[in-house]
Amino acid sequence: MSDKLFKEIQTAIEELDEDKLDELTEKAIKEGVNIVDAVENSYTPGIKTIGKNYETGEIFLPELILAGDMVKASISKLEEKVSAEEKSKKKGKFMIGTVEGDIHDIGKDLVATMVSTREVEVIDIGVDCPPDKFIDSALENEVDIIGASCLLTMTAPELPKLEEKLRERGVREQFYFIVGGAPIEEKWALEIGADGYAEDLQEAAELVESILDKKYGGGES
Ligand code: B1M
Repeated sequence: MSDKLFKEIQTAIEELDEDKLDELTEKAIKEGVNIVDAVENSYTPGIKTIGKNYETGEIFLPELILAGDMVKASISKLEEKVSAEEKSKKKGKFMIGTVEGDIHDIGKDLVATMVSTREVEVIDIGVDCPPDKFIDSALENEVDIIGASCLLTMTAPELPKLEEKLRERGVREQFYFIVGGAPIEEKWALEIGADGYAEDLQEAAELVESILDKKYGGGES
């Protein structure tokens, strides 16, 4: 049953049909669809088509913005359900933000939600975050892991900048530092000194969980 619904959600995104997407989101909540399946099978292919259509000049920036807002609104409705069910237990703290100069947050928000389903406390510091914001928030919240999301080639240099800033402030060893985002490759991520890289939300959740299990021996923090 979900396959048809996933396809319909994808089409509503591709056709920028807000009303239809609202209606389908309600249906998805009622059916109790799995958020990971929904992201993989409808939101991701839908937004990828939008990205292609933008690249080829079939749609323009206002449509790109509309698609982003539509997807965010729809996913956050699905997420509310997940968050309410999974917020209680904690085995460590993960902080995530999007790097300075970059305002893309759909992927970041999804990673945050997915990690929060793994008994991990998640602190989301938002978008356009300078290195000092990452570090100040990490120290203030005593997190175990700093996660940085980056969607633009232009802002990729912010990742090594953050790693260097962690060293400069003498706190590099206090935190695991992991990165992700469409233009980032694992080899490069490790070359710039990150402790880990994840390609998608599923991998990100597994990486965070394995780091915390390693740090706390799989027990409570
Ligand atoms: Co932007 N944008 N955008 N955009 N946008 C891209 C990224 C782009 C590829 C589109 C294109 O040209 N084909 C292109 C970047 C090219 C590049 O540099 N390589 C681009 C551009 C150029 C721009 C602007 C410069 C456009 C302009 O103004 N002329 C501008 C930049 C603004 C800025 O940031 N300063 C801009 C603006 C926007 C909108 C605001 C309109 C909107 C964002 C809305 C929002 O986020 N609230 C937007 C959108 C929607 C896109 C596309 C279409 C979709 C991005 C998205 O949400 N994907 C995108 C094209 C595309 O991706 N095909 C595009 C879905 C999401 C689930 O995937 O974010 O990749 P993603 O996250 C994945 C993984 O990457 C990974 O897990 C997630 C889930 O699987 N992941 C992590 C992400 N973070 C992680 C962190 C981790 C681990 C994994 O650990 C810490």
